[in-house]
Formats: sequence, C-alpha cells, structure tokens
Amino acid sequence: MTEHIAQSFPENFLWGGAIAANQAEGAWNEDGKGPAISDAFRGGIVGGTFDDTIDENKYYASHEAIDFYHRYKEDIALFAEMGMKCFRTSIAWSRIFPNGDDAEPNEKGLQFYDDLFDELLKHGIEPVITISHFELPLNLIRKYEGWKSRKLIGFYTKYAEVVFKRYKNKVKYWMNFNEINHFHTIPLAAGGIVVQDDEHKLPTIYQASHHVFVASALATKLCHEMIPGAMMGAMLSLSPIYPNTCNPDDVFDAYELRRRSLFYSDVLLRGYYPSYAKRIWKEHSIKVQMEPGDEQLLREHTADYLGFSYYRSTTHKAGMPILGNTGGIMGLDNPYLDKTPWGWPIDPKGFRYVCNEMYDRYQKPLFVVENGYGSHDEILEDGSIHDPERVDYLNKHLIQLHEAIEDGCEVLGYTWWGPIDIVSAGTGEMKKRYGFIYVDKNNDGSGTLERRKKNSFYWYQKIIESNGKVL
Ligand code: BGP
Repeated sequence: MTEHIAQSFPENFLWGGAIAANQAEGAWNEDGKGPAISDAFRGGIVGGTFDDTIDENKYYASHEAIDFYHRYKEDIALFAEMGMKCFRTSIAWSRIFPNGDDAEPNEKGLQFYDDLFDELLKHGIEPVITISHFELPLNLIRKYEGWKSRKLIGFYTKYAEVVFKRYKNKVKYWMNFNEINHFHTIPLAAGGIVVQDDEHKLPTIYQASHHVFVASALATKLCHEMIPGAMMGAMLSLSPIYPNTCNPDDVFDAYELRRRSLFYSDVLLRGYYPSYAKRIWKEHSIKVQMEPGDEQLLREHTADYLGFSYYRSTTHKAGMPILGNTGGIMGLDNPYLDKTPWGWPIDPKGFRYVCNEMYDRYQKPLFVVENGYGSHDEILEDGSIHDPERVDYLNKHLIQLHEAIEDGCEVLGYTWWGPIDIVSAGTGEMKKRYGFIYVDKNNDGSGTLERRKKNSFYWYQKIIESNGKVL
C-alpha cells in the first residue's frame, strides 16, 4: 500500500456506507409487506426480466437478499466496529403502504424502521434515508401504470408525511428518489414508469418526471415544515461525459448528453425547467401537462443538497444515441482507463471532476452517497479474504475527493456503496461484491449467509479513525 499523506477531511465529515432495502433486506412478503417492483425482476433491473405475476417457484434475488431484515443488528455492530458515522439505506415503500394506495400504513413496517434507526443511533450512526430507491409498490404499476398517473403524487406525499412524522426525531438527512436521472435510461425499474412503445417513450417519461418533480417539491415542503433542521437531497447518478475526440461535433454532443443527464438536478436544485428542455419538447412534440401552482411549488421547495453516486466515467462520440439506451450509459472504451471485472472504467480523477462540476453549477452541498468497486472475492484456506483492488479503488477515489474539497467543494460525507455484499441492482447477482464484509451467498441463492470481514474492512476502519489522514 502506498502511504500518501493527505490532510484530514473536514471535521464531522460523515463517513459511512450505503445500501438499499430491496438489495439487502429480503423478507419480501413478511410482516405485511406488499410486493415491490424490484421483487418482480429476475436477473437485475437493468439486464433482467420483469414479470408482475411473480412466480414463487422461481428464484428472485431480492426475496431473501442477505436477510438484513433479520440480521441488521449483527451488521450494524460490524459497521460500528468500522467506525461509521452514518449509514444510508432506503425505506421499502411497500412495507409502509403494501399497495401504495392503502388508506392506513402498516404498523409492522413502521416498527421495523423504528427499530433499525434506533439500533443505528445506539451506535452513534446517523441514518441517511432514501424514501424511494427502485422499490415502487407493484400495485401502483398494475393499477396506475406508475408515475404516468398524477395520482401518484398524492400517494407519495402521504407516504412521505407518514415517515417524516414517525422518524422526525431520528432522521435528519433525507433524499426523495434514488438516481432520479435514470428515469430516462431505465424508466420502469428506476422510475416506475410504464412506457408502451417507442413513440410514446419520451412524452411519457417527461410527463411522469413532472409528477415526480411535483411530488419531490411537496415532500421537501413537508420535510422542512415537520422536521426542523432536516435536509432534503436530490439524488443523481453521475459520470463525467468525455468527448471521444476534440472534434467539435464530439464535444458538443457530449455536452448535450451531459445537459440532458443533469435535467433532473437542474429542476430540483434550481427550481425551474431549464431553457434547453423547451427545445427537446418542441422537437419531440411533447406537451407536459401541468396544473396551476405546479411551477411555483418547484420554485419554492428546492432540494438542500445534491446526493450522488459515482462509479465511473463515460466517453461519447457524436451521433451515438443520447437518450435512454445502454450506449448512452456505458459509452465507448476509454483507452486511458483500467476496468473493473464487470467492465466499468475506473476513473478517480473523474470523481474530482464531477464534484467540481456540480459544485460550480449549483453551489449547494454535495453528499457522495454511493461509490464502490464490484468484484469477485474468494475465501482463502485460512479464512481470510484479500481484496487489494477494492482498497486501491477506495484510496484513489478518496484522494481525489479530498482534492475536490481542497478545490472548494462543500462535501457533507461519503458512503461506500455496499459496505456489506448485497444483491447487484444491475445483474441480480451476489457474485458482484462491493462489501468490506463478505456474505456467504451465491448467485443461485445457496449459502449460509454467514458474514466475514475482508481485508478492506480494516483499512476503511483506519481511514475513518484517522479522518482520512492515512491515505
Ligand atoms: C446504482 C444504484 C444501486 C447500486 C449501484 C451499483 O445505480 O443506485 O442500487 O446497485 O448502482 O450497481 P450494481 O448493483 O448494478 O453493480
């Protein structure tokens, strides 16, 4: 390990880890929980298949996941041992409202998160909560075609109000929707948006997004009114988008793609639709239906901070499709970068780049709520697990994050994605492991679920203990 001396991170910097309910909890139909959209995907929400009839004879990764629902005490004790100051997870909407449109919330679901948050607080760990992380109650898809329907604004704000009321003394950091800009790339899984066909795709996505913006503004309003001092974040998936060459066509196209991916944060953090949206709508004959007062709500209730995930960068060439396809997501090969075993380019400098780009653009605090390295891990004969690549990824990214802070970016904290191995959102695999803690579970669902510390566990512990000085 190269010991590079960094100055320490800001005082009270929130070091932590992040997971999502559907990728960790399991117990998919226990204690009154209704099925969520994530329970109906097999093989991951990006590459997998969705069938809302859920065949119980088949294997669905989210149904047991790593059984965090029953083992959270053991897991939180390990997070505390690492020294975590905060922990990001989501509330599964369908534990609270099993059908999404129920008249009353499910008490057992509410109690679970009370217990979970108490356990975190007992260890001095601040909960950081995503209200909706790819977990829309399935019934809202079946009955209303998801966010396409304006009715969802009411269901969501009711849900948000219930959780604010219940957890107002326990949770200060909130986010409405996970990776909201993926509503464009994976509308069903990320956005709970049912798109009939290509012709209706863009109009449907923009209309549904408008409903989500109004719902976010209303929830932000409630959050501020009900929980003094609480902060509501917008949450984005961020990758810098590099032009493939200095050909102005490549440069402008990359810029255009960038802008479209920031459409969501532009609305949520600035409080109004950006000027470039008008051109997109005109070109695609899109008429977004708004009600009187909607735009005022957006203006008055903007997000307090930008939470984001950062894993990699993307390289773009003029003419590559710019909306909603995998070419747009993964981009071209960048010959200057190594890749993870899952083919994701490793780009620590890109991390500094996006932090600066976002802080320059919005001048609001940043919170890195996902960054991580998905890889294979093996238990050696002596029971140990060596994961030097994960440690290397972590170090290099944190060094760049520190640089970004020195550049002047205000960063509230950093939560490593999957501090414990969980189900991959993209592929539904267990073998794509991010954890500092290994979970004995395989892709086919076999395994004892036993937890075991990897080498990186001890290294992250040192990083937190020294507030980053060991880097
Ligand atoms: C983000 C999601 C997470 C998470 C992560 C890693 O897009 O917010 O839910 O899973 O990506 O992706 P994967 O699990 O596909 O490796």
